Amino acid sequence: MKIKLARDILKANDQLADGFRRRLGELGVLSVNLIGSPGSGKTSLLERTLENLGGLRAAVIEGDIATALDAERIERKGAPAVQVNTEGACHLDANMVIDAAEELDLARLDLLFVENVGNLVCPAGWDLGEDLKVVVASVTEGDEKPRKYPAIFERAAACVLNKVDLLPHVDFDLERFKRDAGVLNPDMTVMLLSAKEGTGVPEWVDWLKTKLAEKRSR
Ligand SMILES: Nc1nc2c(ncn2[C@@H]2O[C@H](COP(=O)(O)OP(=O)(O)OP(=O)(O)O)[C@@H](O)[C@H]2O)c(=O)[nH]1
Ligand SMILES: [Mg+2]
Repeated sequence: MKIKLARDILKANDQLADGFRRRLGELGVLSVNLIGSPGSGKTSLLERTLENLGGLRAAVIEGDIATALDAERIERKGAPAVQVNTEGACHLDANMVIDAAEELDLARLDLLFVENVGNLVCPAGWDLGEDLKVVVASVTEGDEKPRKYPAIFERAAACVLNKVDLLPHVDFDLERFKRDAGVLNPDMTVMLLSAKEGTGVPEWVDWLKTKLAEKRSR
């Protein structure tokens, strides 16, 4: 009985997510769901991204258990941001994102970023109507993350490996990380990045622009 209930909830979520994805498709907005552990650097990556988007217009839906700290950081970069507090839930769902999007003028956007609640497990299974999931890992978390949390690495279109400025100071086997990630998902693009120093940010922004152009040419 409990299993059936969980299935029904997920099915309802997926239907809502599909509808939202269709709406974003009609508007030509590329939606990116950022998933990573607490502190991996999701908001820092977004701050850097917003500084480097050129003329592209972006907004951010921020998911956190509590506080509006991340949305405030995004607004300081001049982009519209909506904070969702899940009050204990370990991931966003499509309903929360659709509600939050009511606050945004979607027709004026090129990119909609969703920063999921910091967690490598729960967000992986929830479709938010995004075009792409991106897993944000960092070198301080250890190189075994793809092996230990395979679901998100299997489903992500890209992996941003953040904090590479710290590589000289941590025991992190970069080749092992890339090899394991590649075995789980050979199609996933792995980008090395430092949100602190800006390394890798142009490649990441180019990747986003390519995905936006691909979506609009379909
Ligand atoms: N050295 C270094 N520190 C970084 C980098 N990116 C982020 N940080 C630091 O890592 C900490 C967490 O960064 P956030 O961007 O808040 O991480 P987050 O993933 O958004 O965290 P939650 O929203 O709590 O899940 C902050 O102290 C950042 O300054 C980086 O590239 N290098
Ligand atoms: Mg954050």
